[in-house]
Amino acid sequence: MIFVKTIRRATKLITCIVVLIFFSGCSGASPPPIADKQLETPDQRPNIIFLLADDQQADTLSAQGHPYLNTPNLDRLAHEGAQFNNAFTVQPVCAPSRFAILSGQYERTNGLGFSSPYAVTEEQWTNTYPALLRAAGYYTGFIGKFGVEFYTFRGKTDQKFDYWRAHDGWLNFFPKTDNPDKNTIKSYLDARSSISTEIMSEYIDGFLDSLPEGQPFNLSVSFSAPHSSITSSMYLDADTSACTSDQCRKMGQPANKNPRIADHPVYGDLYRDKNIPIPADLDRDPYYYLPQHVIGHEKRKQWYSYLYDKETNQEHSIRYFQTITGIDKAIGRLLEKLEEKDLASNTIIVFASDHGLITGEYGVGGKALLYDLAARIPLIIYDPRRRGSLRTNALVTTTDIAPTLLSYASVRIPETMQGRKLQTLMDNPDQEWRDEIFLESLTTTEDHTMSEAVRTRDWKYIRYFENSKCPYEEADLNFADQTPVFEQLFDLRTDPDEQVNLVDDPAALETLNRFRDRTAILSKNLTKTSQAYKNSTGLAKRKLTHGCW
Ligand SMILES: [Ca+2]
Repeated sequence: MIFVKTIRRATKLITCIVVLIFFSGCSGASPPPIADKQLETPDQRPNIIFLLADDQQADTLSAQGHPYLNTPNLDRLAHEGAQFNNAFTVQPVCAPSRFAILSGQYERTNGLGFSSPYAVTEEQWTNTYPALLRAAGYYTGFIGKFGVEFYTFRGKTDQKFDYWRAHDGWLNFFPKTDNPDKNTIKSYLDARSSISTEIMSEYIDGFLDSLPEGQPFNLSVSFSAPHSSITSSMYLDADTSACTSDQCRKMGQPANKNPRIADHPVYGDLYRDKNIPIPADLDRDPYYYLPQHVIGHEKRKQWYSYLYDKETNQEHSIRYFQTITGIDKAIGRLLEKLEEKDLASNTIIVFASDHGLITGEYGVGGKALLYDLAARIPLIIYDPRRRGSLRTNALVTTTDIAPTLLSYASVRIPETMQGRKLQTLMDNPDQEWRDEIFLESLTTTEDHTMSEAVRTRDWKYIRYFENSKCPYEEADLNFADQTPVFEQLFDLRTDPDEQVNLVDDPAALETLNRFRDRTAILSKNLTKTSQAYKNSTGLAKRKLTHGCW
């Protein structure tokens, strides 16, 4: 009994000492402000860097066995970190994918999309990963393409971060001289370099030189590459007299004819000696895959400037690969700078892309379709505190990124986030994980129509709806009340390129019905959750001039 009392007294004393250390008092005193606490206890939480490419396909790393690309710095992160072979964006087009990453939510829930009637509110922003990390004491920065496009705090984004060098919209390869919209480049005018990705690299240095003492940091960098606005603007003043098509006028001339980059180690001759193959289905009628009553491809081509023909396809690929290597160089410089600053051992780096890209396959180009080429993304998580690499085929999505970043900082994940922290999977790769993911494309501009998909490791089912209203209304998201106008079913074990639609194959009927049922359930549940979120949060309507613009 005496022993128990002694233990209790000792425990009480230790508790009091611990409380004394933290709060300078044992009773009655209120906790001091957070800033004072930080002075007393050095913040050991890791720094977190999130790097995002723009339109980079999933397998475009030499670490993924790509036959031409050389990406040694990304390879290092992949080999020493966790590499996700089945990572997907929940919506394969720029702005909604980016806000899904920031918010951990589908477009159907957060309301941010090209065809949506809503704009992100300041209240919604408070539940994004950069805002939550900043509120938790992180020094935060954003560099590059913010790309959310529709939000109520336009013009005040610099106040949402401690360091801000960013833009909305498209960026040209030489942004300071060639960008048609001067508003997009105001952040970059004092950069020494003239090339977009090199400019981002300079500001990464600038951010790391601006860090306050004793505070962890979160830096988000969204490169504008290898997006078509970058690749097509590598040589704007080409001699186009021999061209017979608009696409040739944009991409027909080799970019190394441009004296501004002819001798550049990345943007000059790199990959020009490779005989890069042209997609076998490039010349196929696009309506062979998706009938005209589902999607009209003429307007898609105009919207994206992603036109692929035999004449220009190799030049497209060369510039695409060069600009990916350009990102890799910037990441190499970042790794050097972290070493110089003695920050490397406590800085987590996550790399992803907003979506992939179709580069002539299916006779089309671009994004906003739920094929793997557009929906699958590269995803690497490098944690220097962790030993051993991991390559996993587990199904993960862009909604998992925000919960993962918050978990690294020990910040509570809001219940409104729809993804899961990937540390669970990295800590125990053999544990039970999700066996299906739900994808959506709610973009209806330029003859697109809404579509939804369920992807497992072995199968993909996509259903398309007639709705192409822009902007859409809430009722349009009740797909339970609508009949699909077209369906696709792919057996990915035998058809990873999603070429053979099995919807009319009697042998696949049972599988088809299973996926029809499952997609209907997941869609209905997501719509219900989304409506509850919208009712409780209250979204803002965005200003629309005509249609969706
Ligand atoms: Ca993009």
